[in-house]
Amino acid sequence: MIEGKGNLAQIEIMGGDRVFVLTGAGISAESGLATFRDSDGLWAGHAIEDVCTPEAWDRNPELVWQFYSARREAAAKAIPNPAHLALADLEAKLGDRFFLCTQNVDNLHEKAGSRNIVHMHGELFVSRCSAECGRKPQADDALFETLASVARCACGARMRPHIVWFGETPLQMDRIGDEIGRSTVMLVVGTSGSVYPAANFVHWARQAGARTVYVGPEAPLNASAFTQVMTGKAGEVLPGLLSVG
Ligand code: BV8
Repeated sequence: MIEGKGNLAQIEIMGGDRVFVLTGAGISAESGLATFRDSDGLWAGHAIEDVCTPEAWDRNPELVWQFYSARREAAAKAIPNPAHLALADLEAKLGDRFFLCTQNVDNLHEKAGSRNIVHMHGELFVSRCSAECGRKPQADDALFETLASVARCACGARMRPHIVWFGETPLQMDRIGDEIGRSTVMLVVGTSGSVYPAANFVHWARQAGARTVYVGPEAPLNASAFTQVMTGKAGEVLPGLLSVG
């Protein structure tokens, strides 16, 4: 059921409900961060295979670090918008009946106060050993413009962005699967539904009998799997959308 901005019914959250939220690049658009597929989006400047695959890293780690350093610079200046704040507020009201999974690598959800969150595609301000020597990923906001300047792990290997590239396995899929199985409401915000396995989550939630709601200015590729599609910008639609009974 498609509902425009004008006549948006509230989503009632009852006492027994558990809410699973999935966000994509669209929720950070109103904070000035480019999405992937918009005309001037991230992919406009770079081919996915040149900056977002393990092969790209092996071929040209300097270009990959320049791409993610530019993303770090932009994200460091960005501030959360009313959509991020509305989700942090909902978490405060629902406590452990709320779970947030984001495809985004920026830290705007944390800046807004979200805590029970999984970055299934990694985090911009974290780096790890490219040789997977076993040392834990570490917080890192450095900008690397040249290969020579790229930090090295204690084992001597070059550090790489702690990001899930295409062809790599998303993070914490077991926990995510558990949370989807226990959810009664799935709210999906600002994602085109074009990247897997994230695009499958709404189908898994439907199989678990959950109500599934999408919020974004245009219907996603997996729109048919939603019980409600609410068209509008997240920063305008999310505040006040969910009423906790
Ligand atoms: C894997 C980190 C095995 C990097 C990212 C099945 C079929 C076909 C292909 C596959 C398949 N299964 C796997 C694949 C391959 C591949 C894939 O999906 N390819 C696609 C291109 C077809 N998937 C993988 O390789 C994944 N790994 O499958 O491993 C496995 C599987 C299961 C379990 C174990 C192992 C890994 C994929 C992760 C790649 N890394 N990000 C980085 O950030 O640089 S993906 C990256 O792209 C994002 O994280 C996000 O996931 C995706 C972009 O999508 P969106 O966030 O949706 O952004 P987009 O620009 O597309 O859309 C923005 C939306 O916002 C729009 O709809 C717009 O309307 C809306 N919007 C705009 N303004 C607003 C708004 N919404 C609200 N408010 C606004 N103001």
